[in-house]
Amino acid sequence: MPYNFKDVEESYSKKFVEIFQKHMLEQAKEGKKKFYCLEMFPYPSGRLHMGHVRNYTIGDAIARYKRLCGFDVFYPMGYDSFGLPAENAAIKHGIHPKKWTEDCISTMKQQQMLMGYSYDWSKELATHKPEYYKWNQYFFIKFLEKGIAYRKNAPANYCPSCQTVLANEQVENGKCWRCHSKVEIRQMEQWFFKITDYADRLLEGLERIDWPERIKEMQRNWIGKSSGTLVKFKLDGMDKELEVFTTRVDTIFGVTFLAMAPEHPLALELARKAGKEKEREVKEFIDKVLVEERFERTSIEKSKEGIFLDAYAIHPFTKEKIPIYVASFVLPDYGTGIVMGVPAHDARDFEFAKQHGLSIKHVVLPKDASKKLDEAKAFEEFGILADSEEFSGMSSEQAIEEITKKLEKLGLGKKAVCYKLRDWLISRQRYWGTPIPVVYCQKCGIQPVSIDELPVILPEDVKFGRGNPLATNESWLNTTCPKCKGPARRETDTMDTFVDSSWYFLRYVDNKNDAEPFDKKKVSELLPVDIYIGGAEHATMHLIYARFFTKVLKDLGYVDFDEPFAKLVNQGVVTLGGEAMSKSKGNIVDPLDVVPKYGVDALRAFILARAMPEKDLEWSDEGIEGIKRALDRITELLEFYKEKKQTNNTNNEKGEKSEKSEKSGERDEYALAKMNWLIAEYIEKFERLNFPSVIFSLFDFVKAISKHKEKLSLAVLHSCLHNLAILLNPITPYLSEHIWHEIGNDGYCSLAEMPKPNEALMKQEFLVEDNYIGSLIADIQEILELIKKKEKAEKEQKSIVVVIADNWKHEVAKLISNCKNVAEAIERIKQSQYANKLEEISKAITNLLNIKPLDEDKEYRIVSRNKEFLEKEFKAKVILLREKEAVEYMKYKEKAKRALPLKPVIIFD
Ligand code: ANZ
Ligand code: ZN
Repeated sequence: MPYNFKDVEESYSKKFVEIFQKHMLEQAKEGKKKFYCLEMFPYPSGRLHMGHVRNYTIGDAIARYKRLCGFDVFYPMGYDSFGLPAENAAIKHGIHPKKWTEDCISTMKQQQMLMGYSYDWSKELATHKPEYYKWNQYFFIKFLEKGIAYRKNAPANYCPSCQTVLANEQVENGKCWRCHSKVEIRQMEQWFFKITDYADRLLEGLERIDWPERIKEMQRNWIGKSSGTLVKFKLDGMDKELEVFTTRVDTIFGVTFLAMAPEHPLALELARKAGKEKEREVKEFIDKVLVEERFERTSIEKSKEGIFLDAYAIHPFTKEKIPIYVASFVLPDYGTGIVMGVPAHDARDFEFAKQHGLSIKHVVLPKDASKKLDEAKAFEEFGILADSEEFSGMSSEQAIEEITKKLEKLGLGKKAVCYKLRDWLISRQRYWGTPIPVVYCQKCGIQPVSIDELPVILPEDVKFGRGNPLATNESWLNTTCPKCKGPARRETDTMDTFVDSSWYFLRYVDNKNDAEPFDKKKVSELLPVDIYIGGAEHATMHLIYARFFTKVLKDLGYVDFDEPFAKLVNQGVVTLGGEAMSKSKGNIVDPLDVVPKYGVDALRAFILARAMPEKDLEWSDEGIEGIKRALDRITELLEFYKEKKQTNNTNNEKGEKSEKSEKSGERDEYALAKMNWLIAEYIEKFERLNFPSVIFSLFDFVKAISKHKEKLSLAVLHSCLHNLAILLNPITPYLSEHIWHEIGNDGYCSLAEMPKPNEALMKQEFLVEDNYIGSLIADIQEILELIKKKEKAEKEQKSIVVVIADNWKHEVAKLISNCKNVAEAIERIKQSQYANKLEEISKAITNLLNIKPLDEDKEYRIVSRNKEFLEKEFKAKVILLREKEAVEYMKYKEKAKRALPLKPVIIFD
């Protein structure tokens, strides 16, 4: 009877929910080592897609494995349930975001339960619930007290289509990350978190965590630490200085202009001085540049745009007059917002100089003097200084040091470090998020809501459409000032949802606490998270914000560690036809279509077997069918065992004192050796998360055991199935529980203990045997192919004759086994008792050198043990002969002599 996965999956999925919840409670008492397994919680879109399934299947496999290995595993799940799509659904379909979100959560949760994930659902959380976001507000107020949260007027990326402000990270090449419409710049009062204060600690912490190097590098680039020099240029005719930030102060004698960001306050001031016309021109330019995006502004093509301000600065060394420009390529919020232009050594400056007719002064020459300078472009490398007063002749490296020193002495410069990282803009002019807990009082200004008034509940009665719905609920909007009790208005901005996901892994630990965000002691017992699994798309934003948040919480005394995720695994994407699955491409395989057809277990095993976690995974129907067949082979083995047991029982009942059932099987030792190798291999590979290899080993074991199942004793069959059930549990939990139950175990396999490999049973000879038979099968297949090709017509093979080499050949192989080369081997043979055999085997010496010799009898026994199996495999009779027997037959004689140790002659007869 075929295994009915549907019934099994249905019955156990409900039990799983129960047992893992209960298990967690019991575990806590036992003082086991804790393990925190975490997956990036999903945005509840309403349907699990393949990416989710891959993410959680990897996580669940690890959680189950660690549990079997005796860890007290903490494995929670929750929902990142604030965010735009819910609000868009409200606008489009008139469903309230709360209802939409909660419906989505409940369907997704059902699907996660069906997938057999072993979450402790009692730890569930959803960030849109007041009992969660209350603590976002609490932390906001704490951050405000410490100056980590602050408000400032800032140009913001504004998406006209989503009608919201976006963080820089949410702008991709000038477009909105969600809807891809062009982003505009607007000035407004906004809330920020001072992440820039943590730039160095965010860099340093990367050295202490086990994350993919690729992700660390992306974070380093994001933080963008740059060491250089600040140089002051006096303004000609004014008592003012302009400061520039440069990484190439060695090029200072090549400066032919200064350029200032249009947003720089001095830009308009200087323009005004130059007259009405200039002021108008510059104003226009500023308005134009403001709506352009960083990426665009700094690109080489755009770099030429700028306006001369009719003003000059004085070179700190040469005292020359240097013209000052406003230029779009200069960003207002990097360095000082002013750059020194060195056209000869910077490509952007070069383009700018050509456009504006500025001179180009070469002051750094190639180190290799024979190299000619290409006058048509900037020479950007380090080199040797020229025309640079006393610094001429120095290398760039040395000149940077020396020039900086001199500037310091003159009081005109100093070493400096700059970061690309900007403060985290957390304000969103959106409804479906955490209300920022401050009020505006006419008397007292900005006032935080008092802690015991929290949470500021998001009002449900609002109008959706355009702008910020929060501004449409007057009764919510009007409140009293916590300080003077006079009338005040609430802040209508809500928080970026990345705030929600910056600490949810802490809340899981203590998700019902209503007195504080979490208990510090409980959290320090479990964190840092031992393994965090999620997509690489979160390399910067979420993973930097969560690290930042944790560092702040440490500084404020809420936690005693500062890196939240000790190890990170980024699973690759799931592709179809080589492209990531996406709705727009229409290449989606829906897990909900796959499950009814192949079962949860097949889907899980396919996902794990198909690719290493961090690699992309190509979907394949044949692939999952192959996995399904391999799982069927396991249930066949189980059915075989059950029948055999049944027969034994009946025999026993009949009173036949069944010696047979007691007797150990002919192949028991082999099976036990295989089983213990499997366990050892499995553990070793699982630790490295090499799931494809783990699953290959499992299936390989099942094949090997099935081959000889008739010759195994009941006890050994039972033991194999028992361990198989445990080893399968992280991968195919339903089949695992089914086997566990069917072979007569109580309780749940999911809570069993990982077997330990028994070295004493891992006999080497069986490993030799497996390799031997494997290559014998391959050889036979190869010859069959050849025959087929030659004879064209299919010819029935009656028998396969296998001839085992004479023992003296084994002896020779042993004799020369440690020779370095053929010449040495020949020499050794010449001096031995086998000198007279040299001619006979001279052609085979290379072969002999490459094997681990056995002896004739052992080799004979290996084949004889596998005779039946080979006959089944090839549907032909197998005749096993020793070389000396075979040469007695005229028709085999010539061929038989060619038999070599471990390389028997194969004759089709
Ligand atoms: C003169 C110079 C000469 C520069 C040269 C480079 C090459 P990183 O490495 O990314 O930190 N820069 C400084 N502030 C800027 C701003 N606000 N907007 C645009 N560009 C700015 O880059 C540092 C270099 O970027 C600085 O060094 C400056 O140009 C430019 F042969 O100064 B350099
Ligand atoms: Zn007030």
